Amino acid sequence: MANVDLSNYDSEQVRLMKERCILVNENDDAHGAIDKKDCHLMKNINAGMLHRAFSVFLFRPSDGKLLLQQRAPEKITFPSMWTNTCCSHPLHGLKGSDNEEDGELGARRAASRKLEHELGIPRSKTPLDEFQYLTRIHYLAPSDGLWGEHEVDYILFITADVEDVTTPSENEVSAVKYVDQAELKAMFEEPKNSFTPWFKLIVNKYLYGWWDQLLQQRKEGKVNAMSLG
Ligand code: DMA
Ligand code: MN
Repeated sequence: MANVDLSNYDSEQVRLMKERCILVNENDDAHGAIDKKDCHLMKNINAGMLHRAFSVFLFRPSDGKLLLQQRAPEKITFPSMWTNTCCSHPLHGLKGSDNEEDGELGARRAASRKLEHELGIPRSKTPLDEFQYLTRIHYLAPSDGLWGEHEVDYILFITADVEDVTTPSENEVSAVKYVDQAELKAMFEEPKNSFTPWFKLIVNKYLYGWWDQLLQQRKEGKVNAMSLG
């Protein structure tokens, strides 16, 4: 489709630009597939192209801290920025029990797949029914002049003990860090840190309220019984 020169980017990240993302309308109705490259070009985004995504927030059971990642400098969009545990896209065309096209279930499958790919967390540590679906967010954010995001983003929480099995992939993630609420607020006040636009949006609008509920339920011994209706 679009003729964009990718030769100066990391070859693995370029290869992943051939993944087939799911095109949706503003109601999140799916209407076909498109290369990851094409749906992240500002030219297409400005023409209204919208795709489906997910954002996972993983919490440590022992203390309720949130696992953050810093995106690798090799990432084509939003390189080197701090963000939530893992983000990516449910893909079109995966078969059978890997099918990621079924809205919320598809987002859970994609989340488990990418937690393994980006952070080395075995899929057995993130069973699909342990993800808690919070809401969907429609947002648009430019990265640079060429690239950006325009997504319906499924927000998923999971509480899982993965510290000993987390092994970040080099060209995906350059650092990981567990933070409590005060530590996250302090990171936001440090001018040298930059954050992805979707993470900023979720932090500013929703995260602390949801996180408080999670901590409250943890106190009551109901770690995986969150209802956020
Ligand atoms: C895309 O994340 C999804 C959101 C919610 C921005 P990403 O750029 O990390 O995707 P990928 O890991 O597939 O490159
Ligand atoms: Mn995207």
